[in-house]
Amino acid sequence: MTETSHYDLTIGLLGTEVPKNSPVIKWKDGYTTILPAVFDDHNINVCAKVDIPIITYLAKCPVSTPDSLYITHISNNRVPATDLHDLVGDSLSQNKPVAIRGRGRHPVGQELTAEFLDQDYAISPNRAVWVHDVMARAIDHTKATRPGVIKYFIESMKNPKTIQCVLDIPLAQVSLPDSLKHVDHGLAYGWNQTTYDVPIKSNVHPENFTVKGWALLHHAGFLTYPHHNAEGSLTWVRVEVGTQFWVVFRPKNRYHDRQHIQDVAIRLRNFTENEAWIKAHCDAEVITLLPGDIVIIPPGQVHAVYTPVASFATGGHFYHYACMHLTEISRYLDVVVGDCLTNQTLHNALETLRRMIIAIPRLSPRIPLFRRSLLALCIMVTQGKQYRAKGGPKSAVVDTETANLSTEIARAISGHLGVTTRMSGPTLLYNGDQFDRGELLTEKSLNEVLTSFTLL
Ligand SMILES: O=C(O)CCC(=O)C(=O)O
Repeated sequence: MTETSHYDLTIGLLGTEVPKNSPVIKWKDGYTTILPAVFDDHNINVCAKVDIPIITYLAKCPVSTPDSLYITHISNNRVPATDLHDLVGDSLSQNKPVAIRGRGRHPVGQELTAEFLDQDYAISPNRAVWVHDVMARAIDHTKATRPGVIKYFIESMKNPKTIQCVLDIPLAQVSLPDSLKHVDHGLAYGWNQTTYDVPIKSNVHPENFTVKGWALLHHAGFLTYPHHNAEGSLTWVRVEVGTQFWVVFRPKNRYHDRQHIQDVAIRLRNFTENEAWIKAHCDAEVITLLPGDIVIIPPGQVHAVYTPVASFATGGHFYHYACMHLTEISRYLDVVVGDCLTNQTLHNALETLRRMIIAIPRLSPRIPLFRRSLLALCIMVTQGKQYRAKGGPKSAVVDTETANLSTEIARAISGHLGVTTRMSGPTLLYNGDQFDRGELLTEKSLNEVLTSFTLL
């Protein structure tokens, strides 16, 4: 393949996977891709009004390079696993996504077939899934999904008349790559290391675990609109086959202003109505993911994803101690605005967050805890019921066996962090740069208030 054809992602698609007359666009890093085209009965491209203007804007955004101040770029084979955890955690806690360049696990040009997904990922060709359909979304964006079956979805990749994707293929056996597996603090510490103090007794929502591994499957030309992910979780994604452009947004300034941060998320959700405002108030960078590349985004990160060729990716959600201030903002937004800002409805966070607090008295001294982030975790635990996402079930915030102990520990820590009857946790937290994790807390200072929780 020549250097030029490598950058031409339209090759082989026109007339086979997408209409022959699909428009094309050039991205800043030199890639040429198709723009989506799905024609209605009057031969009008239904993507012309919303999808194409958004993609046109995305394609003009700066490419994220290793010298970006806002995104950390890592070449996987250059950093030992022990350092990788620290490097990644440090970046994410400062609200900076991480892009890790890796090596694809499949031969170059691997075709996406039902057999391949079955053999390599145990996805049955007969599996039923919810399919996002571009034509359905153009008619009514609140009714974008319809039921489908994997083998027919794969077959229709070769139908130039449809553009579809499946955003929710639970694949619990998928996990973070070995070199990153401890970055999931909710699982590694919250769930694993609290069963002595609080044995699991109640019926915990299975989403606490099923969200840890999933897959995404796309036809060529699918755009996922700007959104942030539900429940304040972090998200990692690795492209296995194909290519994706992940575009991450941030406010240009006013990081102290929660209302402004909220406005940014709301306006981005409705790009076409707010294009001028978004250009004036937001910056964005494009991360191009090829097979083997991973992106990890912090909680609340607003992002859009364009998939220009048929693609398959794996990924998952997790929580991290140093990102709790970002988890808090993200969940707060889901309460005040509702989960129309997210692409998936999840209601499982509280139990994991409570267990993360319970793990703190016995936490490894290797895990850095930061003032604002820890305060945010305490608030989400002591005021758990107030973080029920708009439209979420009451069962998401019931008191279980973890409720009492987590509240006691959270109150002890909050007192240590300066919370009093007259100075509430939210008053302290809502002050200052909302993306700042706060200063590093010393183990010694925390030990003073936590020793009583370490008795056997
Ligand atoms: O791959 C896509 O189209 C969207 C995925 C996404 O936004 C996510 O996993 O958060």
